[in-house]
Amino acid sequence: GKVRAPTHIISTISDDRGEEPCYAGVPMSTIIERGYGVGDVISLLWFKRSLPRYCTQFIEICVMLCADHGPCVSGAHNSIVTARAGKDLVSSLVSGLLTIGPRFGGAIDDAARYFKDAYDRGLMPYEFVEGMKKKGIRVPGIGHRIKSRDNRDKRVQLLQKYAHAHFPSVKYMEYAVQVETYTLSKANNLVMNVDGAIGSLFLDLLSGSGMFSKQEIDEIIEIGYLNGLFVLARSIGLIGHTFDQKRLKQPLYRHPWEDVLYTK
Ligand code: Q5B
Repeated sequence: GKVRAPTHIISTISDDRGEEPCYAGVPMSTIIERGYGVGDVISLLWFKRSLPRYCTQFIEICVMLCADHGPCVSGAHNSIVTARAGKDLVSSLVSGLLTIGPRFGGAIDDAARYFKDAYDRGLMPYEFVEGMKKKGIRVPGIGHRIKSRDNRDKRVQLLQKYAHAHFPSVKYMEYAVQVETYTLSKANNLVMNVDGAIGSLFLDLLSGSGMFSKQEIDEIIEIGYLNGLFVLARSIGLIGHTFDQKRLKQPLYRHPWEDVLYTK
C-alpha cells in the first residue's frame, strides 16, 4: 500500500485544501450564513469548538473593552513614538505589543493561574494575599496606576455585570472580589483591574459552561491562552494610534530634558 512520508507540521485548527477554508471543521460559508461573530471565530480557532452564544459574546466584550485605554499607557506610548520615528504599521504595532507583560495587560493568565490555585485549594483571601507577599509576588489582576476604590474601572464593572446576568456560576470572580476587598484594606489603588476581571471570569466560563473537561481547563491555563485576548484587543487600539500619528503628520518624538533626572 501507499506509505505516507512523515510530515514536518501537524495542524488541527484550520484547513484550506477544500472548496472553501474551514475553521475547526466549520466552512467559511457556514460562519457567514449563521451570522457568527469574531467571538465564534476565536472559539473555533483557539478552543477548537463552537461555544454557546453567551460565551462568544463575553469574548467579544473582552475584545471591545480592551481595544484601547488612551495614549498614555505603555503600549500606545511605544506605538506612538515608533510611528513618529517614521516606522511602518507593523513596526509601530509590534513595538506597542512588546510592552504587554506581567505589569501591563499581560497579567490575565497569571491572574487565572493564581486565583484558580488559591480557590481550588480553599485558601482564605487573606491567606492567599499574605502568602503571595511572603513569596514577594504581586497579586496578578490587582492594582492599577489610575484606578482606585473611589475611581473604579468601568470595564471591570461591565464584565462583572454581564457575567452575573449570563454565567451559570461566577465563583472564581466572587473569590477575586474577596481578594480585592482584602487588598483594598491595605491600599486604595489595589483594586481588581481588567486583567483580574478577565482572568477570574474566564475561569468561570471554562468551568461553568460544561464545554471543557477539567484536563482541558488545566491545559488552557498552563499554556496561557488568556493574555491572547488582551494582545488581540489592544492591537486594534495600537493600529489606531499609529494611523492617528501618521494622519497628524507628527514629527520625531524626543523626550524633554526637563523630564529626566540627570544624576550621578
Ligand atoms: N502593590 C498595575 O502599580 C501595577 C500590587 C501590590 C500586591 C499587587 C501593579 C501591579 C499586578 C499586575 C497587573 C495589570 C503595576 C494592570 C493593565 C491594562 C491597563 C493599563 C492602564 C490598560 C500598578 C505601590 C505599592 C507597592 C507594591 C504594592 C502594587 N500592586 N501589592 N499585589 N498586585 N499589579 N497588571 O501603581 O510596600 O510600597 O513596596 O504590578 O495586574 O495593565 O490603563 O494603565 O487597559 O491599558 O505602579 O488598564 O499594581 O504601584 O508599583 O508603585 O506599587 O503597592 O508592592 O508596595 P503602581 P507601585 P510597597 S491593568
